[in-house]
This record gives sequence, structure tokens and C-alpha cells, in this order.
Amino acid sequence: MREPYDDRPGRARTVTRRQALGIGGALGLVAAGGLSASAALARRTPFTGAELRSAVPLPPAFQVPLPLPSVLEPVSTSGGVDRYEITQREATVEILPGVRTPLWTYEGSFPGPTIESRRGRPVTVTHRNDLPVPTVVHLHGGRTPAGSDGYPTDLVLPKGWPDAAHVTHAGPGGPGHVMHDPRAVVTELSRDYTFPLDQRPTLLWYHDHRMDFTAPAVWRGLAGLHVVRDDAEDSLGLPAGRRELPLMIVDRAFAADGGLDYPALDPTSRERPGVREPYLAGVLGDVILVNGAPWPVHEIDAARYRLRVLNASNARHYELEAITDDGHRLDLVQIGADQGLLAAPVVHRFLPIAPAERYDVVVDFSGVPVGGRVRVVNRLGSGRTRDVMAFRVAREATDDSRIPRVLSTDLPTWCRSDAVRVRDLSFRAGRMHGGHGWLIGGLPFAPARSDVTTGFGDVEVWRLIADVHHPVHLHLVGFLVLSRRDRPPLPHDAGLKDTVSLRPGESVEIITRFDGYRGRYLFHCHNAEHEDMGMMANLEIV
Ligand SMILES: [Cu+2]
Repeated sequence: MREPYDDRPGRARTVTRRQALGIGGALGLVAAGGLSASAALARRTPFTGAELRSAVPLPPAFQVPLPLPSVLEPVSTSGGVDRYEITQREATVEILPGVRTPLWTYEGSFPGPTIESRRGRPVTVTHRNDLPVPTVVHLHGGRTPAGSDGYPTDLVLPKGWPDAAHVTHAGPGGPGHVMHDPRAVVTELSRDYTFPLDQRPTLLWYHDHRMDFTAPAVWRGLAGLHVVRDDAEDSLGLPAGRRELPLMIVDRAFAADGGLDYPALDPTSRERPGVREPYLAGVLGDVILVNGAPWPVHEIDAARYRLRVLNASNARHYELEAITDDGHRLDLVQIGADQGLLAAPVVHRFLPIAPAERYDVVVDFSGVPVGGRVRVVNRLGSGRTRDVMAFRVAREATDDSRIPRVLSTDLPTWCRSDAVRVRDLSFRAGRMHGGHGWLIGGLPFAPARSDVTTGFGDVEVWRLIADVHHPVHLHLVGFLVLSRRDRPPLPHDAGLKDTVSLRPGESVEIITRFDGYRGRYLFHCHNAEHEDMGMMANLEIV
């Protein structure tokens, strides 16, 4: 059967059972039979994307210690501003034991170094690009002026890049499709990004956001954490110090030479964007990494821990649960969402997390006997991808941490009657430049086109509707989830978010207020392959 989105005549294609059951079939139905048929099929599959298989032996689970990303030291703290320098460079790292893997990194490591910051204290990061391709940094979840928000065409060119005009000629249509952006601010070799961080404390993350090439750049290692804290949160008595753990979860696959496998049409990421056809819906790996280590294990006290979970995967969704070796499931007490603390804790038995979402969770290990193990598993995975990581309880310990019944009182209280307009936005597969694309409102991304223009301070309701899984992310603002499938939001939709997971066939309403800064921002799907294949739109605040 020829897939409707495959426009190359006579192209032979081997459909594996996995692809036939997965999104290849669902995508065909999007084009041929419309949304409802697609949703009916896709609902049976927990993933959107196709999985690469590693060509090197994989280590057993729960052997490699959990790494904790190093915290970056500022080069200066004078004048009320913390200044940092990060060099983006190639580095070879041992991810799988005994295997050398070349990466693109921030400062030589994956994840990149963590930046620790305080609410309202500005941070300036000078990023130097020593990689072979243009880059641009976005601080995901940051309340950032437009000039430092990492608009995809605001590129930092590496040394020796042919010429600035070259970057405007690599549109998703391949060579010849001109993606010209007259507003782009292109620099050579380096750029200063300024982050005021006048925002609720939370876990942010920085990653590459280059036009057409975000997915391969993040896959190769361009991602790191950025924490914002304040005195109010510090005073709550939550688990802290070494009992607060960032957990950046990604999936990757490894080629026979030890390098990361990725089905890019252009393995150099220089000219032609996009991925090979079976992976148009998203690239999944068969190795789960936490903080850059495969299925790691972490030794802990029998005490409460604060787990700050980020799904930094390109396309993989997880439904996390924590299970002891005797099959007992530990509560996941959610205290925060993408944009900081909830009003009150929410107890989950398992927690779905889409690409780019964060959950701030407290888990109480005090009931686990010393020597006991707690596995974190992904209910949506199978085989090796079902395991994520494990905790091994090493010792008894005192614990004076607490989870207050009131966590915060500063969440916005927007309601429907505050909204000055309602927008409908569809996130669906379609045609783009003569090939497959992922479209918002029927259109692929075009930097120079106006999509959403809103007034500074306006409250709006957006009704988002999806064909397959689309984690939708708004730059600059946090939002509240108002409804899901015309019903009340789910428990994990609580709090202020910046990314909401639309599941196949689902509609979600969100409400937000566009404030902070004026300028040109973005909203987009955070399935990184979808994002590179058109699923972004301009958000202009005037
Ligand atoms: Cu998407």
C-alpha cells in the first residue's frame, strides 16, 4: 500500500509490523479518512513516532550510577547580574559503558551544565558556537525578552559558515525553497542571551531551537537545565540538597560505531532538513537515558525526595510510576508543574509526561526497607523501554522535610469571562512544499507571516485540537488548562503550564494572559520532528 503522504513515485517501502501498527498507518488515515478514523487507530497506540534500534550491545538496567549535571559557575556576579559563558562544542562522551559517543554539547557534557538562579536576578549567558552548524538557544519556560528568546532564525553562525544568506535557503522543501526572514538577527560566533527571570520559581531547560534542525541538534546533545528559586519556595521545607534530584529523561539510539543514530536526510545538518519517511511522526530511541546515563540507579536514604522530572525526548511520551520490587506502587505527590508550584499537592499513582513537560514530584521512600529497590517504569514502553531508572535504598535516615498543604497562593485566577477572544487552532498532518508536513491551522511555519497577534495584557482562550499526539508549547507565557475533551481537566493538568499534551483526537482549552514583554514569539508542537516539519506559528504581542 502506498502511503498517501509519500509523493515519491515508485518508492519501495518495507512496512514493519511496528510501523503498520503505529503511526505510519495512522498518518495514512489522517490524509485519507480524516481525523476521527485517525484518532480511532492512534488511540490504540501509546506513541506517535517510529523507534530506531541500536546496533551496539546495550547494558543491563540499573547498573550505571545516576549522574547529576554539574552546576555552572558564573564568571561574574557584579552589578546584580550573574554572567555565564557556555561554549557549544563537539565532545566524545561515554554514555554506554565502554562505548565512545560523539555529541554536540554545551560545555562538553550531556546534559549541559545546570544554571542555578534566583527569581528576579538577571542572568546573562554568552554562548559561543564552536559547532559546525548555526545554532540558537531557547530557554524553555523562561519569561524572556524577544531578543533573547531564541527565535529560530536568530542564528549564531559558526566560524567559516559560507555566508549569512545561506541559512535562509534551507527550508523544509529542501534546496531551492527559500525561507527568508527579514527580521532575523544573525550573529557570528557568539551571542549574549539575557534572562531577567522575573517569574515563578521552577525548572526550566535550555536547548537548541534552530530553524528546521531543532530535532537533530537536541538529539545530538544540545540540552541543559536551568533552575529558578526564591525565598518563599526555600521556606516551605520541601526535600532539598541531595534529596532534590533533577531527572532529565530522553530516549536515544546508538549506531554500530557508537555514535547516536538519527534518521536525518542530511546527516551533517547543514543543508537539507527532515528525517526519513518512517520517522516523519517522530524519532524514538530504544535506550532510555536519565541525566545522560542508560537506565541508571541512584542510592538513596529511606526518606522523602523531590524529583524534578523533565521529558527532554524528541517524541517519546512516558507514563511514569514508581514500583517496589515486591510490586507495591509508591505515590507520586505532585507539588509543581511546568511553571512552578501548585496551589496544593496532587497525589498520582502514575504520571503522564509529554516532550518538554516538567513535573515536580515528592516520593516518600521511608517505607522501603534498606537494600530494597524502587523502579521507575514507563507504562507506555515495552521491552527495554519500559524501564527508566531505579532507586536503591541504602540507609535509614532522619527526615525533617514536609509537604505543606498550601504550596503557593500566587497562581493566576483567569476565567473565561476575562478572555477578550477565543481562538481555534488545529494541530494536524498535511502537505507542505510538496511533501509531508505538520501544520497549525492548516499552514506550515513561515517566519515572515503573522499568525496570532494579540494585545499586551490581553487574556485569551485557545481551543487546541490534535490528530495524533502533539505537546503544544507557548513561549513567554504560562497558561491554565480549562478543559480536556470538553470535560474538566485531568489531575495532572493542575497548575501553571507552558506545554500541554494533546492526545490523539483530543481537544484542550487553555487560558492565558499575554504579558511580560512585547515582541515576536512562537508557539509550536514540542514533538521536535513535528516542529522541524512546519508545526510552529508566530505569536506577536503588540
Ligand atoms: Cu506535534
